[in-house]
Amino acid sequence: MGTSFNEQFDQHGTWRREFALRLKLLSEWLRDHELLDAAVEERLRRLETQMRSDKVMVAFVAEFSRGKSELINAIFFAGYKRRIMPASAGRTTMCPTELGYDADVPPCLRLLPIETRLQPQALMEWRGAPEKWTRVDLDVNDPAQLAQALEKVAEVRHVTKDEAKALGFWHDDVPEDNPMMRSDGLIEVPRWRHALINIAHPLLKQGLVILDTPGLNAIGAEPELTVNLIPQAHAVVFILAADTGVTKSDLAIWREHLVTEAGNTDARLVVLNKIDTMWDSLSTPAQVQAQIERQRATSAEILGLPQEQVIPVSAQKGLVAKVNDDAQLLQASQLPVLERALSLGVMGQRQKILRSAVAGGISELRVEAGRAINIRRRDLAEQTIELKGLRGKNISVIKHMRTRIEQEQTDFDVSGAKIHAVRSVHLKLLREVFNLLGTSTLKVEMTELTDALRQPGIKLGVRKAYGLTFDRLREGLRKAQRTSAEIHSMLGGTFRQLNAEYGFSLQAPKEPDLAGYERDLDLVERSHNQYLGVSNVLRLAQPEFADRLVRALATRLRVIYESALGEVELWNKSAAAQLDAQLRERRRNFGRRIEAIERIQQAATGLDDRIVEIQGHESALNQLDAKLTELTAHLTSIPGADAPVAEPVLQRA
Ligand SMILES: Nc1nc2c(ncn2[C@@H]2O[C@H](COP(=O)(O)OP(=O)(O)O)[C@@H](O)[C@H]2O)c(=O)[nH]1
Ligand SMILES: [Mg+2]
Repeated sequence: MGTSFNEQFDQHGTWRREFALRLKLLSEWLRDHELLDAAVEERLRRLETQMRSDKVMVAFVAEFSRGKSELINAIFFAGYKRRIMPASAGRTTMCPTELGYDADVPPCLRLLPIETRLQPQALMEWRGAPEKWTRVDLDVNDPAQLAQALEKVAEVRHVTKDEAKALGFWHDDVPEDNPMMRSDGLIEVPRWRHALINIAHPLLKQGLVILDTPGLNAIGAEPELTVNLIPQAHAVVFILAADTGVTKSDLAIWREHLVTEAGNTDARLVVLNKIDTMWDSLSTPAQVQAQIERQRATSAEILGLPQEQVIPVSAQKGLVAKVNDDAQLLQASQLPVLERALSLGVMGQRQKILRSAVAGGISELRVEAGRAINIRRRDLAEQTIELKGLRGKNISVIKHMRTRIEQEQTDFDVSGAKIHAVRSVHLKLLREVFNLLGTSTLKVEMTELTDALRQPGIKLGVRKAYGLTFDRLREGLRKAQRTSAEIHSMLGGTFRQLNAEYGFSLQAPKEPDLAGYERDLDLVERSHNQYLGVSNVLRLAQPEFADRLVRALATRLRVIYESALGEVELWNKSAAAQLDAQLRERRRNFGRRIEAIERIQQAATGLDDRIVEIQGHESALNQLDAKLTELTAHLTSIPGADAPVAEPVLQRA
C-alpha cells in the first residue's frame, strides 16, 4: 500500500538525501567554475542546513490515561515487538518526553530533575547544559532493557505542600486542580521535569521528533510546554477515550492547546481511542459500529469539528495486532486509517513549507551565481568591440591602445577608496537594523513585560501588558523594514553611479520582507493570550510563574529575531559579494585585454584569430549558463518532490 506513516516518512527522507547530494554536486561545480562567491556560498550553506536539520515534530496531547503512550508504541515502536513507552495501568508518563535522534550523542535517556523548576532558566536553556541531566544509556538491541529504562519517565516524588507550591504543582486559588494530598500530608509530583530519549530508530534518524506529554492539567504543566513546544509542533494529535467520551478536563485541554486559526486544521488530529472497549460479543458488528459512530459524532460536536476529523481507533489492539502479525485485528483496530491521516497532515505540511523555502533559496542562488556569468559575458563583448576597432590600424595605434588600458587600470585601482566609502555608509545603516533586531532590544522588552506582569492586580490587565509589548516589537520590526528600504534605495543610487562610471552591472538586491516575522509575532501573542485566557491567569499571582512565562516567551522570540537577522545578513552579503565579484572580474579583464594586445603587438596572434578565440569563450559561457540553469532546475525536480504525498502509488507509476 505504501501509505503508512513510516513509509511516507521514508520517502521524505529519500528526497532529502537526494537533494543534499545534488546540492553538493552543484557546489563543487560552482567552485570549479569560480562562480562560488560569498553570497552564493552562504546561500548553499543555508539550503544545506535547512535540509539537514529538517525536524518534524508530532506532539501527543491529552488528559492522563487516554492512551497517548500506547498510541506512540503502536504507531512507531511496534517493530520492537513489545511495549516501549510505559503505558500500562498505573505506569504513566509523568513528564514531557521527547523522542528523537542526535548522532553526536550515544543512545540514551536524559532526565532533567524537577527541582530545576526552582531556578529561573527556561527549558531551552537547560538543553544547553548536559551536565544537569541524569543520563541512562540505552541498549537499542535489547527491547526489554529499553522499555525498563524508559519506565523512568513515570517516576514520582513525594513532597510537602510548600515544596509542591514552589515547584508549581499546588495553588491555593484553584483547589479543584490541585493533586491529591496523601494521608501523611505529602503530595505526589513528577520526579523529572523533562525527558529526552535519543535512539537511532529509523524514523527518528530521519528527523522525526515525537513529543509525549503527561496529562496537561492546568496546574502541573509548565507554560513553556503550552506556549512554545506544542504550538511549534508540525502536528498535534489530541486523544479522547471512547469509554469516557469528552470530559470537562478533555475540553479544557482542547481549548487551551489545540484551538488554532482556521485553515491549519490538517495538522490537528483528533483520535477517539479505546474503541475496543465497545466491542461487545452480545451485539452484532453493525450495532457496535453504530455505537462507535454515535460516540464519534457526539465528540465531534462537542469539539466543534466535522465528524470525519475524529478518527476512532484502538491503540492497544493495533499494537497487539502488529506484534502478532494479525492482519484482521489490525484492520479492526483502525490504526492504519489514523496512520494515513497522520502522514498526510504531518508530511504534507512539512514538505509544503520546506519546498517553498527551498524553491525560494534556489531561485536566489540561480540569480546570484548567474551574475558572475553575465559580468564575464559583458567583458567579452567589450573586448570584441575593442579588438574589432583595431582592424586595419597601424602599430602606433595599437601601442596607444595599450597605454590607454594601462591608464584605465591605474585609475580603477585608485577608485577602490571610493567603493570603500560606499561600503562604510552601507554598514552604518545596517548596524541600525542589526540593533533593532538584536538581543539587547529583546532583553529590554522582556524586562519591561516581567515588571508589568508582576504588578499586583495585573490579572485583568494581562492582555494589555502583552499588547503593549507586542505593539512595540511590531513597531521595531517595521522600523527595521523602513531602514532596510532606505538602505536599498541608497545602494540603488550608488550602484547606478558606479555602473555609469565604470560600466558595471550592479543591481541592488531587494531588502528582505519582514512582514512574515510580524505574523510570527502575532501567532506568539495569540498563543500566550489563549493560554492566559483560560484559567492560568490566576497563577500570575506567583512571581516565579510570570518570570517563567516571560522566559518561555523570550526563547521563542529569540528564534524569530535570529532568523530575521539572518535574512538581513544574507541580504547584506549578497550586495557586498556583487561589488567584490565586479571588482575581481574587472581586474581580471584588464589583465586579459593587455595580454591580448601584447600578443597582437608581438604578432603572435592575428587580430581575427583573437576575435574568434573570444567568440569561443562566449559560447563556452553560454554553455556554462545553460548548465547552471539545468543544475538548479534539477535540484527542485527530484522525483517524489512534486507528487502529492498522498499518492505514492502515482510516484511509482
Ligand atoms: N482497552 C484499551 N485500553 C487502552 C488503549 N490504549 C491505551 N489503553 C490503556 O489505557 C491506559 C493508559 O494508557 P497510556 O498510554 O499510558 O495513557 P497516557 O497517559 O495518555 O499516555 C493503559 O492502561 C493502557 O493500556 C486501547 O486502545 N484500548
Ligand atoms: Mg503516557
